[in-house]
Amino acid sequence: MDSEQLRAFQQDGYVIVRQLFDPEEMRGLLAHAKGDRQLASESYVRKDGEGAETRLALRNDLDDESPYTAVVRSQRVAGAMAELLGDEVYHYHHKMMLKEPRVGGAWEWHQDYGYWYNFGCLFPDMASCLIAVDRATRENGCLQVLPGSHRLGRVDHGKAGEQVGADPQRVEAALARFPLVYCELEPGDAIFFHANLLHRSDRNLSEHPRWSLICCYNTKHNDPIISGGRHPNYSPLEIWDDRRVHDLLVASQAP
Ligand SMILES: O=C(O)CCC(=O)C(=O)O
Repeated sequence: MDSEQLRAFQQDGYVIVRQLFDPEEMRGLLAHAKGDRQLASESYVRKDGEGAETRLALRNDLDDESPYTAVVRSQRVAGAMAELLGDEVYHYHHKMMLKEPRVGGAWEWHQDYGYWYNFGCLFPDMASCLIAVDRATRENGCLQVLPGSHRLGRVDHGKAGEQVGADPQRVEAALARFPLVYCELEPGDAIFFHANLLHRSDRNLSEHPRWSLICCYNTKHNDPIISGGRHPNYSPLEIWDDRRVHDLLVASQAP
């Protein structure tokens, strides 16, 4: 991360890095993910506030060789995350969001720390990196963010359909104070975002899928105060250099 990117992350709570993964690498990840029956069978549905279904597959563990593991362990993502958060980071979990054409439901306004606080994380020193697997546009329900909203601190969260959303009164006040940005991404583009950034996404009403891989990290100094929680406690993350990650992604195929 250069100083401008670090400044953007601190000021806005997010930074977009174009072509963090090149087209050849993304083709490998895409071919693997779309043919991954295990991923499809592990995936589950979360209804949004209006009952539309959005599907995701979440994993707390890393396997040996999958392209998902390569992305999570990559210097490009995990190394950048450590720079943004100012400490060693470890893998908290990762998830594939499967927003299918015409059915992919919305995500309500929320902060990830609105959830993670309840899993014993004392500090909001956590962040995620969303990598666009498919193209993400306004039409297929790309991520929306309120730049600067991470400075609100943690907002209370409550039930919104089967999801958990931020306090609507606070969200309304935030909407009046911060600009709303639609994060349109090409495959391989990535957005790093702070755990307190307010974000949401619309339903996918288009003909195009919108899959994305979201890798979530916690910092070493923020090891959850409870163990056996929803996501893992600290353990060192082995980081892979770009060449190794590149070779593995490019060689990936449908499993
Ligand atoms: O990718 C999306 O549509 C939203 C995902 C999201 O809000 C999250 O995983 O916290």
